[in-house]
Amino acid sequence: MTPLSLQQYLAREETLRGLDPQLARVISGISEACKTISSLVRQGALAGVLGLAGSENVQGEEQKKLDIISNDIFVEALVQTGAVCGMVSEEVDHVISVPETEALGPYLVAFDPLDGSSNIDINVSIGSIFGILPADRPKRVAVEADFFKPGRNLKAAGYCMYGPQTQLVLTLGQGVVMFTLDPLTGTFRLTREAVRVEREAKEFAINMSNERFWEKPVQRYIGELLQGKDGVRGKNFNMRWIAAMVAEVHRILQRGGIFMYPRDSRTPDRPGKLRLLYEANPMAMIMENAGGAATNGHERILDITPEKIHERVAVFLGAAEEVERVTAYHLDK
Ligand code: AFP
Repeated sequence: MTPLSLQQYLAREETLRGLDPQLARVISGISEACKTISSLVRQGALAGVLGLAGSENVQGEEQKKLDIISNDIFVEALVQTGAVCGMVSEEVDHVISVPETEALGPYLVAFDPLDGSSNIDINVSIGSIFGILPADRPKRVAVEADFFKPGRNLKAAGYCMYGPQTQLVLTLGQGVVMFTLDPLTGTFRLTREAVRVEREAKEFAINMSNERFWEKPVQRYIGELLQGKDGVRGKNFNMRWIAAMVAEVHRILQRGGIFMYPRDSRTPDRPGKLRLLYEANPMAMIMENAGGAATNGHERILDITPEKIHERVAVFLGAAEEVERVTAYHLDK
């Protein structure tokens, strides 16, 4: 039997679990944007989308051409849904409004249109990440303060990974499902339901080159992993680092593990590298809905109330047992 398409899945959720049709439209719009981005990623140099754009984003990071192109694709697709009243993107320093000529809707969307940009030119997996919030002031032009709600308020979150397959991973707050893009028909088809993350882990993901800049609890936790079966953990661990959060999270959903991006003593004023609204929150919602956990080392990421739209946060997410342990070490101090 042909697996459900994304549209059929959303229709089933509307019928069986009362999914808001307007939310379904936002998700459908995002899926269309991801299909377009996927096509450009696959063409690479042939589509003239590689290399630097010659500009910087609000984070002070050099923007790749595909960063900007992907951002514009997301904005256009979301405006077209008529179900969105404001957007926050990694690539734009202010809240993105819906033009007055277009219909305003009841949802806010925070997205990283292309995560893992440093992988684009070397043909390694990248992705798009999104979180969808209900607006307190639906159909009104959104302002920054509308986004200052903890991630536990998200109605949906997900990512699209542009890897050997293009896969859309989605949670509506009742579990995690995966869709694979059929390149022959351009249809996302349901390929996994009830995705779960094991409580225990055999693999960890962290950029080890920053070890000397981590706080002591992180140095202790990683040191124990590296001691393997000869140390307190009594088992060996493997390490992976793909430098694209989407790919790390996807691997963890498939075979377990923990992903970490701790704060760094070189930038003491910054709580971490990753951004709360459009990287940490959506991935935390996915992880928790798959039975995993996500903290900033001190508290649940989904309980953090943002104070800036590009706020950064330390991230420890994945296997609940591992996240609990490294978080406990922070609280030990
Ligand atoms: P870029 O989008 O600038 O490549 O950053 C990707 C990212 O935000 C996240 O997806 C990775 O896990 C992490 O940064 C990689 O950081 P390092 O390049 O410092 O290892």
